[in-house]
Amino acid sequence: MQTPVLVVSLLGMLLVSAAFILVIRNSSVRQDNYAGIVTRGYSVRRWWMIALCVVGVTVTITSLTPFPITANAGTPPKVIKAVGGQWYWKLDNNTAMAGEPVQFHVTSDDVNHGFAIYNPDNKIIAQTQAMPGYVNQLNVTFTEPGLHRILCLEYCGLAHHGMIADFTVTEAN
Ligand SMILES: [Cu+2]
Repeated sequence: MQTPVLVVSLLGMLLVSAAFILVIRNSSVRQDNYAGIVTRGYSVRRWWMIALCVVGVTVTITSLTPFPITANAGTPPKVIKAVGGQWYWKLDNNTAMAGEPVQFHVTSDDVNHGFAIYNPDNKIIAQTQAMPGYVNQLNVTFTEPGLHRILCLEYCGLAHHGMIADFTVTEAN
């Protein structure tokens, strides 16, 4: 593998050098009409800049969406403490009701883990980091009842794949 890489690198360097030599040999200094070229260049650059700004601002404004986390007006959320570790999840409660606001307080016993909640269709509906020494709050209001699962999204060692916890969401009253 070393030799082909070396050959390809040398060929690439030769190609670049050849391009440099070609440009230098063909660059006779032409002062004629230089001012006109400069003026036209600045004009093109100015309109290009204006066009880019218009496009940038338009794309930014049209793609703005409201911040997704809504404040819990009224009933305070149900707090569930979740702790990740090599290689387990500890939850002080593993049930919630659909429609009920839940706030997970997520931390870690050892290294960083990724706390991800999967719905019954195995799609991620919420995730945050589980970090030692920090408590991250994750607001979730489950919409569908059924067996959810919590998996680790941050590779954390040999049995990382085994960090799975069940979480049951019951029907709304
Ligand atoms: Cu992990």
